[in-house]
Amino acid sequence: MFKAGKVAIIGRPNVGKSTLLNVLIKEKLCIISRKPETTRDNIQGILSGEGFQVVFIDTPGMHKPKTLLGKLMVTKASSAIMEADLTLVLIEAHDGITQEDKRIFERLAPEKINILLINKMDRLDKRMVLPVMEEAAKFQFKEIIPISAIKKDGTDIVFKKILEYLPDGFPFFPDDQLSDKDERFFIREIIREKTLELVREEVPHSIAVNVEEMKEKKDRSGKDIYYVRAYIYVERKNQKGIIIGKNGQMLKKIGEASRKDIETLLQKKVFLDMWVKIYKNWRKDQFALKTLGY
Ligand SMILES: Nc1nc2c(ncn2[C@@H]2O[C@H](COP(=O)(O)OP(=O)(O)OP(=O)(O)O)[C@@H](O)[C@H]2O)c(=O)[nH]1
Ligand SMILES: [Mg+2]
Repeated sequence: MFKAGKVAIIGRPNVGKSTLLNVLIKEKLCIISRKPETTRDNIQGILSGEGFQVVFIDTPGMHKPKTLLGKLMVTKASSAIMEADLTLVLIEAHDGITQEDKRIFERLAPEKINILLINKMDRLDKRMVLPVMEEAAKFQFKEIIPISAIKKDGTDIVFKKILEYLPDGFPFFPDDQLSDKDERFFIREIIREKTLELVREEVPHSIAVNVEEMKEKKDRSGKDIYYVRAYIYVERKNQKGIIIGKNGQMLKKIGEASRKDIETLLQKKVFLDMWVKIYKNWRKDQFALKTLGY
């Protein structure tokens, strides 16, 4: 008998959803950052094994949206709950169960399998989790498991439980496929991740990345190289200045870090040609969102 199912990973922004997905599929697929609202799309990470296929769905953090982009993000996360057979809900151990967490619990489908994961246990004295678990028991979770995604503590137990609850079924994807998203998507995400990492200001929330062109090329010495032209869009002129930096130093840093990861992704030498452009209020503009892939 083959087992196959979809597992949504949901929770507030920054609780460690993308970190957990990467740990569970043992690949650095989704981008991670210290800043909330990093993930903007539902991203499927596929884990195929002997007799099973689990399709994990990383989702944007559920929050009170202030822009159209934010609204779209929350809608996507909700749709993942509908689509999934099983939902992993993450909370942060040191915060306990917050009001925002409770609002997310209300969105769960009670007839489905919902598992609560108390993440970031490495930041909390182990004994302090007991009251959190007690309170969690009042909600309808099939399992409540304290974990540390970053230290991979408890994640094996999570995986075991998922396999137990996974329904019988047929695989959704070929067994060598890792995601539903393509290379172009992950190039955009890598550049966004490096910008989030390197730019200290709040600017990264206002950026979007678009890959304008990708093609095989010869470099000056005739060697094969993969040419990628990408635009970083910002909302305002001063943000453009911040991304470019003094004498272009910041853009150079973002470019170098991005290129390395893109080379790992594509397994090719890459020439990354990156430009910064202004797209006023794109996060509030339906057409802009569509153009930028959201
Ligand atoms: N201490 C600690 N930090 C963690 C753990 N898991 C994730 N983090 C950190 O928490 C931050 C957010 O992690 P993400 O995986 O990007 O969180 P997310 O829930 O996907 O965030 P959004 O995409 O913004 O909703 C990063 O700095 C991670 O390194 C953990 O188990 N322990
Ligand atoms: Mg994320």
